[in-house]
Amino acid sequence: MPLIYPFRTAFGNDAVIESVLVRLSSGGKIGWGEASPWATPGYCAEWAAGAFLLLRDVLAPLAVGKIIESGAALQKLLRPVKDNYFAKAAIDLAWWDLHARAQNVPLWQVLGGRGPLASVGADLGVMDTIDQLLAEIQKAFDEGFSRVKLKFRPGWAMEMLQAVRTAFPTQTFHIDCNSAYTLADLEMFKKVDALGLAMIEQPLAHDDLVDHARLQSALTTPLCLDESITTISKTRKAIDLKACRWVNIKLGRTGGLTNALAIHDLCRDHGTPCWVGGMLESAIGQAHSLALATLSNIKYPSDIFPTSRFYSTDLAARDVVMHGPSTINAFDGAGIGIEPDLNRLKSLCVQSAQLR
Ligand code: OSB
Ligand code: MG
Repeated sequence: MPLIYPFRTAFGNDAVIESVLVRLSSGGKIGWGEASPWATPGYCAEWAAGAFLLLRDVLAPLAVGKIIESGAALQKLLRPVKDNYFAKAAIDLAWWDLHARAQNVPLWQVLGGRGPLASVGADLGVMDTIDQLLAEIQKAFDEGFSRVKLKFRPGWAMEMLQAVRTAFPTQTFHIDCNSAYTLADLEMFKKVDALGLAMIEQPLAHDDLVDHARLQSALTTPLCLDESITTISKTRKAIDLKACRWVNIKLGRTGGLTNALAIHDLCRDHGTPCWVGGMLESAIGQAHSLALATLSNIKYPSDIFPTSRFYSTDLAARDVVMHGPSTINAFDGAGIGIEPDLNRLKSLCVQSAQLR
């Protein structure tokens, strides 16, 4: 899916999003899932073309033709494959959509959500100039967004952040470092600490917990883990080590809703609040994220955006739109409530496969 403008982060500058969609059918019903690990392994070790091949040749053959009573039963079928969370998520999410459609109930309700409304924030990538960023932040707050997330990377760091804090002394901000730093940057993080941010997202390596615990103990600003939270067991270890005070849950990164729900509940039981992250999925993937964002331990505005922010045309038949200031409603209707527009999907599709 071509973006309206490139998305610039600590791991790259991307102009298109490569994504894998899974359509699962059973008993006359269908379900859709999406995995968006992007074109190259810059955010994590997975990438879309690899996820596609793994789904086609390994994961889908493990599931096709089986009676699957629960998300846990599906994850058990996929267990012979190590890691590869995004690829597994695409099937898992399709299963949950199908499961909810079979009951004719919206997915957020099947998950036990508070109601259809999700709280969402604004997110701004690296820009050409600080003035341009300040203008975009003003626009986001004028539109009613309750928090702004800023991408933070070497070259777009303290100078940018200090200018933002001077211009907006009291608003809610956090930074997302996408694992660009190490403990050698402790002095810089102490300066960040003085700026009263809501949190610092994934400052250190994507697979680390121990150094995050050290950094957290040296700072008053809460850390939030994104990349590091791939499994239930790693989440338990992060909580044990006090490596973070917030957890960003992404459906792709955790292998789908089955594990995301378990991570949500584990964090809730340990008093660690969560929010929902995203990978610039189409409205299909974002619809699953919206359902997750209605749960009780989601306590910070999520990274779920209206379609028009990044895409001129989504591949889904309906766009994600704002409900009110900083809020988006989960789609009504059974399951995730939307489907791809098959013509648009066909026009964007580079590879497809069918297993029966
Ligand atoms: O680290 O949260 C991230 C997008 C793609 C890959 C990784 C990340 C992101 C975002 C999403 O920050 C921002 C948004 O959805 O508004
Ligand atoms: Mg992040």
